[in-house]
Amino acid sequence: MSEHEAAAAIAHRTGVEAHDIAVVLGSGWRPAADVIGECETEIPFAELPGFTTPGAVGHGGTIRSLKVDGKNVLVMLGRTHFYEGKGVDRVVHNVRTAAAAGVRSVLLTNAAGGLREGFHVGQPVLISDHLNLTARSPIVGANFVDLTDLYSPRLRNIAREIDPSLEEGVYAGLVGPHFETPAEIRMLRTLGADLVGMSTVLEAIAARAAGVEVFGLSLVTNLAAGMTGEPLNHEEVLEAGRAAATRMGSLLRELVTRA
Ligand code: 6GU
Repeated sequence: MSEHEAAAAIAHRTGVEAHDIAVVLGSGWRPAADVIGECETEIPFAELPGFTTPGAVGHGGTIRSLKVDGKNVLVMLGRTHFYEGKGVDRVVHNVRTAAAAGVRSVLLTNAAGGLREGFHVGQPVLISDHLNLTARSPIVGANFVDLTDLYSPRLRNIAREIDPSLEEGVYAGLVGPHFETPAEIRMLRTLGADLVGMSTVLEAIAARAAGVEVFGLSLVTNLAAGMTGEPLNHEEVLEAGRAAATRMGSLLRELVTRA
């Protein structure tokens, strides 16, 4: 599963030799793509080596090439999740392809459950650090990689300049596809998590290992189990994404411009 083949296909299809920055859009973030910039070329995942069409509802499945303020931007709508059972290499193929396509930074977005008192649905939160609770590593067989400051302080500072109201939090990445039990949510809070989700952590590690600067942004789409007395559902997650898409899109556009 060569990311170099995928990158070559992207260069060929887009006519862009090297891209500068990649954005991975999580569940329900599709409407944000149009706000980031006007699509020049769109390629379905199915037409790119190593990419598979995501299974879950609302998870897109295309790569767009755009030009934003002179920068060549790859926007990936949809991602492969570890819970799909296709293995870690498929999950991180997106960021490895982006690295092979020349990007220096990757902006990872996701839908997350909020654990911290005071977080509300529809709130974007900068990822300051993560807990990889998947019991997997995308770089097994490779060398040790330092994860201090995995989530670029430089890009977080730029994001806070753009929107000073942005809070930061620690993202716990679990396998899923089930949501957590209330007891697990209490455990995660004890462990220092502010956000919980089913993506991002493996991609962030693979991106760092590939020498790419990482930025992470969660959209709180629901409060975690046991916090509201209501059950969780995937539709609610997608709806919160749709409602916040314009705000998220303009933040990402500005970040791409200044990154
Ligand atoms: Cl509450 N848990 C997990 N694992 N993923 C989520 C979520 C919760 N809310 C959105 N995505």
